Amino acid sequence: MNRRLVLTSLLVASFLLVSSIALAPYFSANVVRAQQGQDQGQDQGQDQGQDQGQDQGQDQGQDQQQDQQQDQQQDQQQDQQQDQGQGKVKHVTLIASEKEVEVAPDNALHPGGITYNAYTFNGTIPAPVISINQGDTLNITLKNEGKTIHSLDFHAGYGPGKALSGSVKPGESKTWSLTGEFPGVFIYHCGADGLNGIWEHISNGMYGGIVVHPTNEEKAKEFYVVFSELYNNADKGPFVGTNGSAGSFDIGKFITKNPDLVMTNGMAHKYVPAVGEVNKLELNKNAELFKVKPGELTRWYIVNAGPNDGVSFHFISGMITVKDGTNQANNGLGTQDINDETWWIPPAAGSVIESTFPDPGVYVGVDHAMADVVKGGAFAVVAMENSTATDHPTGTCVAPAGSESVVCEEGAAAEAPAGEASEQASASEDGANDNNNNGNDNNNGNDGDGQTEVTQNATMLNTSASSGNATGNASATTGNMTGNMAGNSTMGN
Ligand SMILES: [Cu+2]
Repeated sequence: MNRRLVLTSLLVASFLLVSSIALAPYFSANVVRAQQGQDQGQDQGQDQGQDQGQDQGQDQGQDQQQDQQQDQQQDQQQDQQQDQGQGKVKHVTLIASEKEVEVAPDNALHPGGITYNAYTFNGTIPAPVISINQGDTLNITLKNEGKTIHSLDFHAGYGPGKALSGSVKPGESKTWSLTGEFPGVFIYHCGADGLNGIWEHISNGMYGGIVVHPTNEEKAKEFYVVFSELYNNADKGPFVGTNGSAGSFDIGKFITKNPDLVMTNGMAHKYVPAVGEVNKLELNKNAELFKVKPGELTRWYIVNAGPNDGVSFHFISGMITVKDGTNQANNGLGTQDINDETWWIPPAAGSVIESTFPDPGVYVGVDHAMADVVKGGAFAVVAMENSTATDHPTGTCVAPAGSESVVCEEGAAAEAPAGEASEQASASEDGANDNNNNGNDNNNGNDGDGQTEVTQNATMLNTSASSGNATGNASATTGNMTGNMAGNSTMGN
């Protein structure tokens, strides 16, 4: 037995011990259906038994009254749901496959950039953000176009038959449904083959977010950002990198919780053009930026895919209000924290962060654990008067509350489909995949239109940072980060 097999066996044993229940049977759709059948049978049996007992001991009038009351309550609930526009049925298709993706840009920290043999849903890390309204039913189709067994675990689903797809073999597909009972942002991820290998499949990129908009929601400009770690067996560390070879999952780095990268939406320093005001260190010359209007309410669906470490979420120069869980009436988000500095988001969790950026200038969303900033866990936000409602970085906008579509359709029409996008779109069944595939092209810089836009954005940050109101904020930000980066840079050289 080699070392990797031993480790894998130990992991499997740990999972079974910790869970202490036979999870495996629940991953089979047949068993789930059989269970549902049993439940229904039991319910019917109990109902009939109760009814007969009551008929014998009591008069039938009570039964009829109860039935009428139940009918009335159900009718009222249905009416309320219809009044609130709830209860729509929506559909999304997620395609599992294995694919090489770019996970770090070419910079001094990662000479030549870094590519990785990822596992993906719809071709990107992260998978697309799915958006429904509270009360909606979401039909999910998982198509496995990969070479290994994949599956899905939706944390927005309540009950095994709703949360879990069960194992889907290569070439096969499966469709099931969940209902958005509770509002918030939830992670969804691959569960591999009944948890066997789940650690590798999540580490390799199989995760995304699902937003369940509450019945009562204040209008805001919304964004989707997923933090995650990457454990790469080809990465020799900062300032060395991979010498151009695409790496794969490193179980040694995984077990010791030593990720090479902390990514935002699938790439380290994806949205950070540079740090340093006096001594500038360029990090991503293709960085897109998040743009907001000064004073407007913004809502950030921050998902931490982990798989091992939490995110100390903070906006440099900002304040955050955290909405998590639900309120007592279950028609709005619960409020956890108002105008505070940093919020801990554990692995496999999403938090709804609301923030208003008061003045024009540069703000930075970070995982404030500083090692994670060096590894890539940060994104620049520019507050500027000429920001529009639809100027999101590619793949970060969320279909708003009440939307018919489960994915944001912003910008989809404006982009001419590249050859690769057309091919992938033809394999998909709905707009979700088309939209996401376009995003993927932009991520990898293959799409000419995307590159032009990115360059303009990066230039804007430099202009903003050296002008008027923005200077103070930008200085404070970059001043702090320069020391850390410069120190590492010197050690590395
Ligand atoms: Cu998988």
